[in-house]
Amino acid sequence: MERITELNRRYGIPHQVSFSQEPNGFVFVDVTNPQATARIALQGAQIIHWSPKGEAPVIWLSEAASFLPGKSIRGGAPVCWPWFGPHETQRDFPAHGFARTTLWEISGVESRPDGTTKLVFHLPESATPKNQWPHASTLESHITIGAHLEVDLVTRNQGNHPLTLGQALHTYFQVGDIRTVRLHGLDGCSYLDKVDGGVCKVQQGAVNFTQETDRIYLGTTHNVVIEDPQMQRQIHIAKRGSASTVVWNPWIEKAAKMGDLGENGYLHMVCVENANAAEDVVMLAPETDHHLWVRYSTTALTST
Ligand code: TA6
Repeated sequence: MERITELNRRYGIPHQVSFSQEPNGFVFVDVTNPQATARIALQGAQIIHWSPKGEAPVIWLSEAASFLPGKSIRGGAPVCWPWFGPHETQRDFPAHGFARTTLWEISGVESRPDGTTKLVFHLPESATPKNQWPHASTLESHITIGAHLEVDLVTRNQGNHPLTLGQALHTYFQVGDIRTVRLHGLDGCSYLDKVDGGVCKVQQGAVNFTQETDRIYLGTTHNVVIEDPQMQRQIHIAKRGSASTVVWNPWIEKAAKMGDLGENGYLHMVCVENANAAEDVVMLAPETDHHLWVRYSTTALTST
């Protein structure tokens, strides 16, 4: 318990930022400010809740999510790094990399003049499995909590050779009913359809959801918008430093097999992930940084 006392002493801000620990050791940081509330797990620096003031949660968390050290959490905004999906050659390496199941450390907290709260987390070098990632690099996540949610994932190549970097902010967004949701901004874009053997197709119009959907839209550096008529809102997803947009809903059968999406959980979530995956992976030169930056915001959907 002294760890939590020390974290609150060093980084806590009364009535704004506080740390807590579950009996199994899981550490959370809770943020409350005039614009929003949020909760972040220290494991993976994973945002698991964000609600702008007076709004329903924007980030979805499974009611059946388990918080077990070293196990991925179902929901929130998992950090997939330093690869996306299965490892290219080592099938026994964890899917989506090791960052999301590793215990990060907090290195800064700031109550900002504009009313937002900024937290900086880093992946400890000592926690990086050298057999999986034998490279000199650092990873930080700069999270700004307010009416908008901003995440800046910063990778630094400290070595003397280029790094191939796959990554994603694998964010689960809360929606009223996936069957009525439409995702705008990908019309005409090419995508790999992982539900159809990975064949390359071209998106026609808005993305809607009538079955398991698992797509990597390539060469998509632009913003997209989730239209949710049931919750009467739009979720705006702005990004920089990401060339792939991954769209995923497991639908009925896959959700049942996965077992941790909760009763009909698939109906209330959609993953829209800002990524660098497949042929969009980043070649990071020595002594350079890469920023994967996103900003989530919401607007009311006026019923037309
Ligand atoms: O981003 C979509 C995806 O790659 C799907 O193929 C599915 O595996 C999903 O991620 C969840 O992966 P996880 O390892 O968190 O169960």
